[in-house]
Amino acid sequence: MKLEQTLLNFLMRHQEKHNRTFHFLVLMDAIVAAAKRIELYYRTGALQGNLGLAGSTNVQGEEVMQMDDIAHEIVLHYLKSTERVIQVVSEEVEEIIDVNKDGGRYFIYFDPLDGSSNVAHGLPVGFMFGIAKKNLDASIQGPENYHLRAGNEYIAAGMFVIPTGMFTLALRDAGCWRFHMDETSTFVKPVRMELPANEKKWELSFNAGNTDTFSGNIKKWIGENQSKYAFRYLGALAGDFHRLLANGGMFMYPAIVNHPDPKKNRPQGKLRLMYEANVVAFMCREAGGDALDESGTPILDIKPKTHHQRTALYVGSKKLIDSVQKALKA
Ligand code: FDP
Repeated sequence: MKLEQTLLNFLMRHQEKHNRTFHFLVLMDAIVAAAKRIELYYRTGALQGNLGLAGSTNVQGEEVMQMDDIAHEIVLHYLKSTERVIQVVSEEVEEIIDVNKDGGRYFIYFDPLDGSSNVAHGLPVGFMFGIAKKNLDASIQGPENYHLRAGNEYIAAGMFVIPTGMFTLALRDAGCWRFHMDETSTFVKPVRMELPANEKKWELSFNAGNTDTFSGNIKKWIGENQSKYAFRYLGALAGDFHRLLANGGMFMYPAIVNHPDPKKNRPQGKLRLMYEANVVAFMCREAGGDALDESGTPILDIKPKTHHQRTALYVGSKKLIDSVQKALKA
């Protein structure tokens, strides 16, 4: 019988090694509990009718699936129960949600069910989250006490690929780690993720149907580079990025600037900065990679102006990101 190290044991050792408290474990225990419950609902969703449309629209004007509502409620419930969360930003709710403004330590930015086009088919979706911490010295009232934080101030970010039982978590300056759910529904066996140097494995991932709508520079870059790599696209960021972390290459969601219907242009990009782009950029940095927006600015350096802010995203192996950086600036 082979027994593996559990996620919570791994985190406990990490906190001890860095002389930190166990508050973070309480938080992570809640996040894991939420993920397991979402996974359960998702796996049984088609039978219970949870995978259909809820008949409402979210803050981005998109149709809300029943599963999105359910997943949001689940995450909020478990986060509240920790009493350690100050505020949350959820993809599903327009306002910032106050949880424990006086006693909390953490800000959580999450998308409880990312990749909605996969929901109706029961295909992989993501629960993605980023965590920032407030300044615990009450005498200091700096920007770190405010929820609009740049990704390079996150202390951790992670994603569950649901319903596959896979969880990846990056800890600031301590690497990017993948865990598997075992037979007892426990996340176990930390495996350190580092983007492979072997370019033969690298993959490109983007919605190729949008190529004509990208800027001239990016279209040119794609024309010059796409035949060098395999192409994969699932349509759920967590799933696509999960592959990328193991194989290397680049995921991109460029700005849409040449749509035949100009109303459908998205010069700011499509993905949300605080709970999508920052989450994968943070994990990617800890795995040895990089991430940029359309102006070539590192994603993690962007200071958000609003909590649902969108961004274009180029994330992956450094060599490809450097090459795109040159193309963007050409
Ligand atoms: P979705 O709109 O289906 O919820 O921003 C969310 C996201 O999915 C990502 O998970 C995914 O990578 C991307 O958008 C897919 O967008 P396209 O359908 O335009 O390819």
